[in-house]
Amino acid sequence: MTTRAGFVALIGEPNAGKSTLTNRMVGAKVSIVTHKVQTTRTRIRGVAIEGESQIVFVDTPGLFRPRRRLDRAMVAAAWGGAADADVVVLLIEAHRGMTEGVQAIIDSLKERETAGQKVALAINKIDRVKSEVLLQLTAKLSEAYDFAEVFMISAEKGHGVDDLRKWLAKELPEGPWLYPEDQIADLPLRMIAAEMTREKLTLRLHQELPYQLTVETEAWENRKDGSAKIDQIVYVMRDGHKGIVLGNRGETIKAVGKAAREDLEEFLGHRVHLFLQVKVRPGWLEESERYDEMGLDFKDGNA
Ligand SMILES: Nc1nc2c(ncn2[C@@H]2O[C@H](COP(=O)(O)OP(=O)(O)OP(=O)(O)O)[C@@H](O)[C@H]2O)c(=O)[nH]1
Ligand SMILES: [Mg+2]
Repeated sequence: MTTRAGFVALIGEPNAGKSTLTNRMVGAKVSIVTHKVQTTRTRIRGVAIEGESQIVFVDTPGLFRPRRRLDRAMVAAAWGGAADADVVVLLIEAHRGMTEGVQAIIDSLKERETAGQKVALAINKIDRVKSEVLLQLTAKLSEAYDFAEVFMISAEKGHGVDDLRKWLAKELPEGPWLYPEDQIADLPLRMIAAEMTREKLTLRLHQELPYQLTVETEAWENRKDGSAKIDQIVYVMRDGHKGIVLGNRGETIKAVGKAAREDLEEFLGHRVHLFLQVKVRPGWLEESERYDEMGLDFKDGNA
């Protein structure tokens, strides 16, 4: 029996649906998803099995024109994920088509071309457009880049996802599996837990606030009764932000904690006691320790 294994990097503009696709492929929520751009901040590895192949999906932060140190580190992490992968899948949104951002990614792909690395195109969110649009879009994109294969998918509804997974499975190199067969993610649990809380904060908070906070798991205690006590800190940049995150009489942070705890319990399969604390830390975006916690390289954020 010949086994195959390797890495498939999912790249694309923010909001393209990379994390949604990762979760669908894995069959569990390993990467957080919101309707807002720039949700994913680091590379998240999720493992899927198709026949004799173990496919390690590398979900990456969206590619955009970075401004802040954090943005630069995110974009560097995304391109780093692409460079290390056996196969790259560029995800684009069917209803937005060939945007300037997609064009910029294609230009970079051409510059970075790695010998032997295949790049496939996945036109996502096909549930949002009519089929005529897809034909035109496929033609336009195929002209712009020589994709190894083009897939039309809906990561959310599941259309076309099986075909993509089957194709990827046979493109990976022969070799032993990289993870035990029951492992679905390669990411410390503390980080998954922090991400779940950041997802709920991002869903509830408006404008720039989600981009100006970070969440870290401070302590994790597995108790004898099978539950876990998890302490997390939400770092914000200003006093005013702290007030908003807490909400009127602590309502916001309470709701966030409850929603995050529910997701975590589902993921871990046991009870969780989650305690959130909000701290003001004006300079966190310039602290290397924060980047270590996020799984990002601080140096990558240099201009
Ligand atoms: N209609 C529709 N919506 C989708 C589909 N796939 C993803 N979405 C939605 O698109 C939004 C963004 O999805 P994500 O998976 O977070 O996108 P992402 O590419 O990981 O975004 P970043 O992490 O910000 O780069 C969410 O609201 C998803 O529910 C799809 O196939 N159809
Ligand atoms: Mg994402």
